[in-house]
Amino acid sequence: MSTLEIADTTIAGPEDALALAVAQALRGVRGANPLVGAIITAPDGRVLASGYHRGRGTAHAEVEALAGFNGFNESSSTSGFDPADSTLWITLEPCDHTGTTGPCTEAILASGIRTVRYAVADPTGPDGGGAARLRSAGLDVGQVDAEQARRAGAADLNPRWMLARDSGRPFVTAHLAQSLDGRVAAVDGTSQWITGPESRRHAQSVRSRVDAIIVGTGTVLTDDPRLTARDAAGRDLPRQPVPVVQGRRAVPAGAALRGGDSWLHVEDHDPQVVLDRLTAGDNAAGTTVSSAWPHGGTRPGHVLIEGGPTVLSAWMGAGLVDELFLYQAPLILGSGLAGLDLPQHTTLSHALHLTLDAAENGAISRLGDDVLLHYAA
Ligand code: AOF
Ligand code: ZN
Repeated sequence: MSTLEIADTTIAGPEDALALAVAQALRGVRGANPLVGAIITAPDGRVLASGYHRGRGTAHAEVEALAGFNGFNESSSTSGFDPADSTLWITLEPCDHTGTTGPCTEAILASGIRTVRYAVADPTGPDGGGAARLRSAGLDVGQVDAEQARRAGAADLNPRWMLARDSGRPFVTAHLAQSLDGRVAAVDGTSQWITGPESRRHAQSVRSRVDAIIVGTGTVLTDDPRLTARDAAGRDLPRQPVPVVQGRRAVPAGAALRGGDSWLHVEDHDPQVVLDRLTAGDNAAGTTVSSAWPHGGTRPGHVLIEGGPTVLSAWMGAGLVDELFLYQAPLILGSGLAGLDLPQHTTLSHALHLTLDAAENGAISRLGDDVLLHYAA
């Protein structure tokens, strides 16, 4: 794994160390959790271990690096190697909270490492970041010079995550499964299926990572989706996102998405109103939604926009989509419903600009006959 790939590398200084940690971070998958990378160096600058965060629900970067380091430590314990002489470099301040995984501060303290350097502060945990905790335990903990962090690429690794974090709203992912000519249904409304089974499985795997899935009333009325997260065999996973319907039309009593424990209807078209309802923890009007979101906490950390075109266009147009998975099927429908329609955009300068994700995993991939493009919006 990663540890072996950068073993024998020697860092020349902090900027160099961070650049290596950034290269690790970029191997992850962008989403509701930030991209984070970590390396551990010996006093002579040799890189002893490295790690990165693979996305929500998986080990944090430093925990992965520490696993490699502890192995190294054990195998060299007879040669007088002292972990206290090593330095842990991380692109993000270590966490001090138990979320999907345990606090990184505990793992660092247990490793015997006494020196920690990080690039970007992360005060988002319930008790703030982990730097203060490590310092009070006597470790030498410091934030790398901002200019060096910027030059190493550590400062702007997670612009969308920071924006969502600072504005107190969930991270927003959107799906769009379309034909080569940008359509999601034929003129007669037929749409199942434009993309192939591999694409649909991938879309399911994204569902399993989110707290809520948002669709419009139109999608409920035409497709009647269940909006559940399923495994590869089609079985419902134990942890389910909360279905959220947006729009003014009624949600039929027999709608499939009403079959789960909780669901929410926000009788408004405005994405900001939907966000406000989701983050207010107020489930007043109409229907219920559990106040404990699947990942804990009182508001969702990650929502997925599943369409249809009206809903997706509203979120895109409002600049509230952080990342887009575009499933491109090799069909030309010729006519039919466009996946996105922003009629107020009438000239080139109105265009929304997206960037292909820089992370190694999944910016462009082949899924059966389809192509998946992963954009930061
Ligand atoms: C770290 N190292 O590699 C990452 C951190 O749901 P969890 O438990 O994965 O927690 C997610 C939060 O932890 C995330 O919002 C951010 O504040 C921090 N991410 N922290 O120490 C890591 N990915
Ligand atoms: Zn952590």
